[in-house]
Amino acid sequence: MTHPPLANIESAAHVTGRSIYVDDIPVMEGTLWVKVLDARIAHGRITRLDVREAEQMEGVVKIFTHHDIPGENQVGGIIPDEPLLATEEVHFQGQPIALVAAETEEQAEAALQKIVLEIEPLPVITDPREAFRQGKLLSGSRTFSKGNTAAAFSGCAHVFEGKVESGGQEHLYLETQGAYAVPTEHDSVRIYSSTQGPTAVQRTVARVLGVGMNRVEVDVARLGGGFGGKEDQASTWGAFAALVAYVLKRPAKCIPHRMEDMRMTGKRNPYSSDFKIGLDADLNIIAYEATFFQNGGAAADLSPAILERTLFHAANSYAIPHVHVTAHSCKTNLPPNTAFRGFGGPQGKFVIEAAIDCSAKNLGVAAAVIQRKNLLADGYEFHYGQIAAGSEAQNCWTKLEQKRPFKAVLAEIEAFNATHPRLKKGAAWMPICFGISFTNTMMNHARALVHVYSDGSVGVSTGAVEMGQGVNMKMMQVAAACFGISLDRIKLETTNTTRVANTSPSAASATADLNGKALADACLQIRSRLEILVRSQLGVSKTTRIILRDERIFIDEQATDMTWPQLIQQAFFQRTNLSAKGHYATPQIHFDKITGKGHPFAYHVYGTALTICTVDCLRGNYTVDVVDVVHDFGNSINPGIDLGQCEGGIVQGIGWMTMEEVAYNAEGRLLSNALSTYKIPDIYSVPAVLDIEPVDTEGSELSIFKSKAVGEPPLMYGIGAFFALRNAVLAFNPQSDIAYSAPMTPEKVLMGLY
Ligand code: LUZ
Ligand code: MOS
Repeated sequence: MTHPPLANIESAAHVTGRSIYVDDIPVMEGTLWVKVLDARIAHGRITRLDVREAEQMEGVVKIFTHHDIPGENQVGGIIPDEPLLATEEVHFQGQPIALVAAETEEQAEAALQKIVLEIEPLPVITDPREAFRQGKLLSGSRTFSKGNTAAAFSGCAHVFEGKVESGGQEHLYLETQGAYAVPTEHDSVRIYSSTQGPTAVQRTVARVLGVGMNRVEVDVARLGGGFGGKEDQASTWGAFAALVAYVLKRPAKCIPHRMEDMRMTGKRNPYSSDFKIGLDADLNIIAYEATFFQNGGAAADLSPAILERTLFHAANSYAIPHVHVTAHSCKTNLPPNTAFRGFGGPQGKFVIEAAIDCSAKNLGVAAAVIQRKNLLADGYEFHYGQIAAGSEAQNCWTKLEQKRPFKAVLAEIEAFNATHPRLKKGAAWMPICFGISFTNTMMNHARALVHVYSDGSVGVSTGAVEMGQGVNMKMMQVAAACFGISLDRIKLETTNTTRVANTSPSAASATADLNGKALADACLQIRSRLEILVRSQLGVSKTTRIILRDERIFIDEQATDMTWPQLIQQAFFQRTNLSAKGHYATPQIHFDKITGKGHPFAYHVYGTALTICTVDCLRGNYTVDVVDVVHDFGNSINPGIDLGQCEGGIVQGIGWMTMEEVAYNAEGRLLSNALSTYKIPDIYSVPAVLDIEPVDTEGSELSIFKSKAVGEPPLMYGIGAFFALRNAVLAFNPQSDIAYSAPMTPEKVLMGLY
């Protein structure tokens, strides 16, 4: 990594509490509080909704039902199947039915209790396979196919089949959902929103209010975490606040408490899947089939897109000649499930890893032998038609192998297990290959706005939303590099739909690439105008190179007397345009949804992790001792930030695979509805050894300054923890029939041991 280490510009304000989140915005006089009445039955017909008594309560200004929506009662992002407020029926526990707007939060709370609501129960489905049997689907089923699996299986030496379950995951962003809306002149509204998708909020609010998008301004300073949970679902909360502000012409704030947030919002889609895998006598994977039953919840939300990414990543980083994978998005009576770091990719990868593990166990070899043997190389045609280029799959594995030889690791564990009757260790390797780009080609573009002020200071606006991932810092680095100036001269502005329009959400790991490249485009436009000026002022020929570096103008590596502020002052006197709007649209990518073939990804990110766990075979609890990773960062623009993303992603992935259990009962009520019943990793669950090394590589031209996307890929290393734990259980009890069912909670481990 050649870029210098740079601390995240936001860190100091975060740790001293000076960073502003939605709930920290000083409220204007006359601000109303909005509370949501939600269904406590997962499926039913609303037979009575009487708000008259509640509306008479002290401080209550108005109670909103679907009748009070001036525009469309619709918030569905991909498919219009989700009302903002329920009409005749409710389809999940936590579904919003009415809003109370009151002078204080307490008064709004009190009024909620006085609303008379009667719901006649209807049958509840929580299981995706049951929904599929009843023909309840959220969108069309999809299949990606390559070669001929049916024919290939008959020629395979070994064929194995199995079933795999993976659970949901609560986003648990530290800052809950929320929005603060202020009515503005000209029939408009400004919304301070905790959203990854400012334009999504703008579009949804415009539709709900029945106004043009130009009347809705969305402003985002930063989020206290998003993880996908605010890619689409923030729109609902923005619409609640905006509806009240727009109709009552008073500022309105709507921020759910933690338990309300957990109850009302969707989570990572749980999946139930079937696989069939065929290998030849030399352990080459010849054919792979999988059927995915995605638990989408009660509305489509982003599930159809998540489903697609599951299919893209169904074969992980393996070269397989025959692939046939099908996915169904099943409609159940759970809150609409949604984007979560990895966006269906982790669910797809988990299944093929289970298939390989199942093969290995049946054949009496280590899974790593099959994994290593089948890693893809450049020139491989993915089952969706793209040709692999710049593959680091084998390099990452080899580098990890040099550090921790696989035979030595397994021998060490065997020796440990032989001498420890109560403790058992297990190891697993987890390679990853994750495609970078929104799978919807149309979404891969971005814009940026740059002003150089006459004193030489710079204001930068992009469509990127800072959610703790450090994208603001990366944007500042891009501007500083393009102008050759110090970071101190640059201010990163809030993300605002009036300054930068038509943004894609900050998602798909692509935010720094897309917005960074748009920003570089804007900066370079200004720089070329400045160069013209320098040539005429200093009499420099067209062929001589002008360099902006260290806040000074260089001519062919020769420093001049002219500094950046002097240059800008002169440019301003010469009436040079010191502002620019940049644009970037990822080149080369395309995808045909009908044939399921194309070149959907700008590039792929690769890596390999070794995970070692220890299980206490008396109690069933466990520790993750080692996660040793070789990761493909490209040429990291900011190693500190990228390492942090990697570490956080790994721990979040381990959480999904081990301790985080989203539990609903048969009536569709969320049982894991608070932090007392939903456990996420804390500092004590972080692996004692968490070693992340970069693989030596060039990086991709389509990543920002050749620094590869890093947001989502590392999460999938966490899948290794599942298999490491399973192997430890099997070391204790080789007869255990422990299922491929995540999360591997201590309870499941204990049941598996005996
Ligand atoms: N969001 C989206 C995503 O709309 N499309 C994607 O491909 C995607 N991938 C990852 C995360 N969010
Ligand atoms: Mo995401 S799952 O990149 O919001």
